[in-house]
Amino acid sequence: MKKIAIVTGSTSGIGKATAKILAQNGYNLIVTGRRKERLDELKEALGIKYKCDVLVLNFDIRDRECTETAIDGLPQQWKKISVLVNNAGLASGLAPIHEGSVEDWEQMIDTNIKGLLYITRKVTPLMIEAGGGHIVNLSSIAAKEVYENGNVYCATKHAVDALTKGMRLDLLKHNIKVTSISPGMVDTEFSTVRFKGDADRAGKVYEGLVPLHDVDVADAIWYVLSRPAHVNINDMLVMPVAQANATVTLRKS
Ligand code: 8X3
Repeated sequence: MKKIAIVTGSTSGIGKATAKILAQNGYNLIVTGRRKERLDELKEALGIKYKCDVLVLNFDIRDRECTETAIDGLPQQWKKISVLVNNAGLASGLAPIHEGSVEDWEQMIDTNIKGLLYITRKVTPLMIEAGGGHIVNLSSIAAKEVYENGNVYCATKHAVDALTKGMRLDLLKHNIKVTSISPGMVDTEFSTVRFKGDADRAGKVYEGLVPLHDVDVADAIWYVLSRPAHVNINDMLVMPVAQANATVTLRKS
């Protein structure tokens, strides 16, 4: 029987690429996100290409009740979850603390921290019941360093790192591995979302260098998931070669 993985924020970018690599490697998938059409398309594509079963859960992870209802309502055959990839997250805005939008802050805190907690709280007991599992939290270079104007986004990713460590301690006796993957620049919808659709500004982030692509991060996720049972990768920092740290890059003009 195929193992089951749940990937949050599967509608695009790293989440979608992760769902694909897991399907390719023999998992059945629960894909979650806000854009139902995209999830339905992914379900069809993965089903045809990899002959896997895909369950679509269409909800906004910021909505605690919807998140809880979605997991509570899982059909029995979907409850034995082996892998949870906490991918849903975003950056919204890039502004100094005295000028930042409180709405942006709330959206990041509600998604990156509270949403991650809501779903983890519901899925972890299922893993415990099943005798083990693996949680992969999508963190960031912004969890390791704080950069100018990154304030709240960096704080949410620092929280993800702290939660990863906390989960690892609490779940040790339940045979649940917990890993954080911390990418640097990845060319996904990330910057377009951060700059609210301003494609020019988003494009400049990656100008003159080769950033990571969603598949590079999905590949790293698959690496940690495919280690032997006795091995856990606690934290993996993955950067483009052209990015030395959160702020220093090498760009060709
Ligand atoms: C994404 C990387 O450098 O924009 O988390 O914070 S960065």
